[in-house]
Amino acid sequence: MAETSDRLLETMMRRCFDLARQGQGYTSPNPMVGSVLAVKDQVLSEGFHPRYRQIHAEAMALNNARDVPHNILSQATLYVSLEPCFHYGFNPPCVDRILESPVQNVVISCMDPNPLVAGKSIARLKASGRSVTLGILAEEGEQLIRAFRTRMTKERPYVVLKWAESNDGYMGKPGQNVRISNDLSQVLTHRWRHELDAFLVGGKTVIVDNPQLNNRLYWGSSPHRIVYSTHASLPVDRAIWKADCPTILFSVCKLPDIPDQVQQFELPANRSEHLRFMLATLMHFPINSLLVEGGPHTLQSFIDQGVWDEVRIIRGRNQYLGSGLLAPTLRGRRTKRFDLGDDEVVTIFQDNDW
Ligand code: AOF
Ligand code: ZN
Repeated sequence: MAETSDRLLETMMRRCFDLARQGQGYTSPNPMVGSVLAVKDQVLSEGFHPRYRQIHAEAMALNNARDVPHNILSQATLYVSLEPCFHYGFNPPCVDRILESPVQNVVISCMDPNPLVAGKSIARLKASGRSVTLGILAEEGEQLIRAFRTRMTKERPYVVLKWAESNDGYMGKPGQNVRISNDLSQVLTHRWRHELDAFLVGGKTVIVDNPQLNNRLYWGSSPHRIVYSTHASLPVDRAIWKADCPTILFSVCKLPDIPDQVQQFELPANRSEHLRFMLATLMHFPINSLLVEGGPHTLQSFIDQGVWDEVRIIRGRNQYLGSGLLAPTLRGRRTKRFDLGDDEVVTIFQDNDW
C-alpha cells in the first residue's frame, strides 16, 4: 500500500463516516458503521449498517461489488469505519466475508470495543496475509461510536443533560411553561431527538409542561421516552402516554391507570440508587444514548451524582426572566459553542470517568 497516500486514506474514511451516519437513529444497540471499496481513488461500491438486525456495512459494500471482476477486486482496498465483526450475531462474521473475497487491503478507523471482537478480526486478517491499516481518523471514528463504546465498556448509556436558560441564568418560572429558546433551537432539539436513542423527563415536567417528546420538526426517528417520577400518581391524560413512541416509566410504585403500552419499572426504595438503576435497566432496550431534558430537579440530581457525559445548554441571549428557577451551574470543563440566531448553544464535556 506504499503508493496510497494518507490523504486518500482520510478522504475514503471520511466518506465511510458520512455513509455510517445514514444509519443514525436506527442502528442502536449497534454502532453506526460505513464502508467503501475502492481501487486507488476509484470507488467500486459503498455500504453502511442501515438498521439494527440488518446487514453490516462492509457486507453491503461487498454485495454491491458482486459484478466487479475478480482481478479488479484483488487490487481493491476495503475501507471500514469500525473493525469488522468476528462473531455470529444477527449477521455472520464480516471477517469471514472479507477472507472469502479477493480483497487484500483493509483500512480501519478504530477497533470494535465489543469484547466478542476487540482486535480479533484485525489479528485474523493479518494472519491470513492481508494488509491491515488501523487508526485512520481515529478520533472521529471514536466519536461516531462513543455511545456504543459507552454501552460496551460501561454497561450504561452515554448521558447528555440539556436545558435552555435565559441570559440571566433562569430555566423558567415555577409551575409555568416558559419558552426560552428560539425556533431554530427548537429544530435542533428535534434533530437531537432523531440522533439520540432516548429522552428523559421528570414527573413534574409531565404534569406541568405536558411534553410530547417526539420528533416533529426534523426528519428521521423519534426517541424512546423515559419518565422518572417520584410522585405517587401522574395524570393519565398526558401526551407522553400516547402510543406514537415507546415509553418507559420509572416510578416509586406501579401506577395502575397508565396505559398498557407504557412499560413500568419500580424504583429501588433508596433514592440514591435511582439513577444507576434506571441506566442499568435501559441496557435491556436498544438505547445507547440518553438525553435528560429536565426539569431542574431531575437535572440537578444527575449533576449532583456526576451521572453525565455531556451537557448542552441553549442560552437565549435576549431573554431575561429576572427571577424564577435558577439553571444549574457547571464550571471548569472542556467546552465548545456556536450561535443559532440569537441563541447560543454551549456543550460541556465531562472530565471524570464514571
Ligand atoms: C461490522 N460491521 O456494520 C457493524 C458491526 O447482531 P449483529 O450481527 O448485527 O452484530 C452486532 C455487533 O457487530 C455489534 O455489537 C458490533 O460489535 C458489530 N457491529 N460490525 O463488522 C457493521 N454494525
Ligand atoms: Zn459485521
